Amino acid sequence: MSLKIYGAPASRTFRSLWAAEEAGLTYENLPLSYLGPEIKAPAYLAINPNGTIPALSDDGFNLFESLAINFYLARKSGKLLPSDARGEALTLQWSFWAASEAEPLIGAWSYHTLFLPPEQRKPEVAADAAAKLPRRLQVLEGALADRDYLLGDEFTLADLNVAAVLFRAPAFGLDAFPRVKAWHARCLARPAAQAAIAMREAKAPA
Ligand SMILES: N[C@@H](CCC(=O)N[C@@H](CS)C(=O)NCC(=O)O)C(=O)O
Repeated sequence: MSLKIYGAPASRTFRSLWAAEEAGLTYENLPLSYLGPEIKAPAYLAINPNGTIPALSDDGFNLFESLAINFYLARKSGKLLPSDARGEALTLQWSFWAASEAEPLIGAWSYHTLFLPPEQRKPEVAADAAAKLPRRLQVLEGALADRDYLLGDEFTLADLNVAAVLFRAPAFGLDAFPRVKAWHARCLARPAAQAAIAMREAKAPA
């Protein structure tokens, strides 16, 4: 199979598995663990020199960065990505926003609240992220004030990339952001998202 997505589903690879499922493309998932050692070996570094997951390879074309992989999958399938300049720019806007504004905060909060062994958690890091996240969530709440999805009436890659980065947002708590809460649940209820979630749960560890 020419299209390969490397990375265990219960990692950031989930984002690209969701996109591949939405795209309806035939692909193979190679569930490499983020713990290594395969992702630090020369064969994998030739695909992703960062030594991280996910990565994509497609008939000799290699790509890293989960959200960029999703743009490739969307463009390749002709789905999810608006073709007009403004729609494409807004999709990039939301994707960069997810990576730069939302991910560091939801990541810090999740790690220092849920994932790290208790003795390694730093409550002050979690508290700092928790204090900063609401301002970002309020931006989303505003964007969704008059629409079901970030770009309008239809689910697009903008929704996928933001909702996937905010996968742990319900655990953080979204009651103060009812539109974000409903939108996130709507996105994650999609059959493609559920298929990727099933892969997360079937294939451990991350
Ligand atoms: N910005 C990258 C982050 C990739 C990343 O850090 N992935 C983690 C797993 S979720 C990883 O591979 N960590 C292993 C390491 O850093 O050695 C993306 O979104 O693809």
